[in-house]
Amino acid sequence: VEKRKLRIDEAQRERPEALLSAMLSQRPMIRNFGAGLHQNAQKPAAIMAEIKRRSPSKGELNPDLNPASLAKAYEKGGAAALSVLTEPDFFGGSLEDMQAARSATLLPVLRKDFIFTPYQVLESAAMGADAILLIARILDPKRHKELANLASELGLTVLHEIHGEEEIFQTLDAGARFVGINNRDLATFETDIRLAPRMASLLPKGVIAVALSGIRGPEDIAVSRHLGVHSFLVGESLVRSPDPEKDLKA
Ligand code: IGP
Repeated sequence: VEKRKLRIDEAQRERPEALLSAMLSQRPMIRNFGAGLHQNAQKPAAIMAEIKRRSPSKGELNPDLNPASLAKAYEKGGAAALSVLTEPDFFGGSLEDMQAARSATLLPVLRKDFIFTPYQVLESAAMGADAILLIARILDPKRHKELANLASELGLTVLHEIHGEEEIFQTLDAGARFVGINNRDLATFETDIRLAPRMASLLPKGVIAVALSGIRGPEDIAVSRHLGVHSFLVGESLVRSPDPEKDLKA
């Protein structure tokens, strides 16, 4: 975490405020990220399809990954939104990947990164993100709320990530409407797809739960839907797939 903060401070120097505000003024028209997510058993599952080059637990996922063509395949497959890793050190991502994916489609895009600072929120908006991830576990409650407020001032949707029950209050207090429940324990990398439905049942009505991590195919989706979660974020299995469009339609 300290290392990340250092990198971010460096980045802060790279893009001065004046440049950032110039970029903000030329920002592309925002796309509605929340509209595609739902918790309706009658509708087809909503899938946020992720673009991720590698991960700390699995290493390189797809050496030939092309963000623009993968994004197009996701769109053709019926994905509700894109999620693009922009974190460079652990996930091999970049803001360029996010922009390439977004401009290849009409889908809204979530910037997936470790966001700690107001600068990063501004940068996300300036670079064309429609939504950002805020991870409860790595933010203190005050900072969490501050970043969420800034995001909504900028018209960005926030997907709040939680893993433990103790993170629910902080997240709702930050005004969450979309809560991503990470099935993967970031400390052990173990995944349990029953975690998201269990945690979702603790959220107030009207808050939309999204199951994150470890979803490998239609069976996992069926299990989760049976337990009451109808929106999903799928990364690894789509990134590795020879035919992600077909998988999304399955
Ligand atoms: C995707 P999977 O198992 O489908 O590849 O998981 C997603 O949940 C994962 O990329 C993720 C993540 C994060 C990555 C969830 N929360 C926070 C980076 C930071």
